[in-house]
Amino acid sequence: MSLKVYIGGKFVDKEDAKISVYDHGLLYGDGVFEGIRSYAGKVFRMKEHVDRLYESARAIHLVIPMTRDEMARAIEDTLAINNFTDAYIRLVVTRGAGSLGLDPRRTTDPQVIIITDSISLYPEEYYENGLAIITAGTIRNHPAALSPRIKSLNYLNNIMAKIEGTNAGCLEALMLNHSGYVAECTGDNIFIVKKGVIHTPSIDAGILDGITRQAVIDLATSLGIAVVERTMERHDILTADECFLTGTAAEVIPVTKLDGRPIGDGEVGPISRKLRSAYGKMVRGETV
Ligand code: PXG
Repeated sequence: MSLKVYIGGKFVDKEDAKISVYDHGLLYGDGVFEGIRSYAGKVFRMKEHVDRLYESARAIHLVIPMTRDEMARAIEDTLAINNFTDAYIRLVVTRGAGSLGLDPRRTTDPQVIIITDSISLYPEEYYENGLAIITAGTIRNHPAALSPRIKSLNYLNNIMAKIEGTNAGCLEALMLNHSGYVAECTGDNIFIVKKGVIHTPSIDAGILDGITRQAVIDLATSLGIAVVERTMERHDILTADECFLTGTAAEVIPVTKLDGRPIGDGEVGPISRKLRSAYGKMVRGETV
């Protein structure tokens, strides 16, 4: 049986789930999205993801034509109709079809799309040995140009950095901000461990306010590990004891090399390991 996609308020076979070539989501990247997971039939941090979607939409002056409760119900219904328990959920809201030209007032009918599918993860060996990453030459969008807090359909900034990473044989790339400070990776937030304390760039570095990032900050705090949100330099990563990334898809993944240089002793550190395990237990509903 074909996967069903929610589009235009209906469930449609994957092959028939289509939008207009005049949709400003396609023409201009004018729209917003979310990437969410469900574990054992429960959507992880549903409220946080739905709230972030509506905030992203608000920030680009896009009115989503359904309430947050209706959106949450549509997500649950899409999972149910596809018999998914552990899934990747992609919410997309486009500006809708209109005439050619940037003006959003030329559009009608924002399109709400919900795709549920199986999740593709980093291979297990990277959790065991850690990722090697590089620093991209592409800086993160200046917050006054397009705020990185908006999960918009225009992800070219991150894609450019991702290409630099893959060209260098790396699955992720570090992005600095317009002031040269550490921002985040192309689809993950970044943390370091130094002398038993966790450090991560503050939101005002110009980063996505990651939902996994906040969950890991809360988890570390509950485990008695101090977390500091601050301005960070690349120097801080190069001289860290440990480094790890957080994201919906990756969960918590260690980084053991930056720009060809080992971080700490080049092995996955104990705090990264502990948080990965505790996070895995939390999302899968076991006690930490
Ligand atoms: N930074 C950026 C730039 C991201 O895009 C994160 C950090 C981590 O945020 P969360 O809230 O997931 O902890 C992201 C997340 C996809 C996809 O399909 C992308 C993300 C998440 C899920 C799926 O490309 N990016």
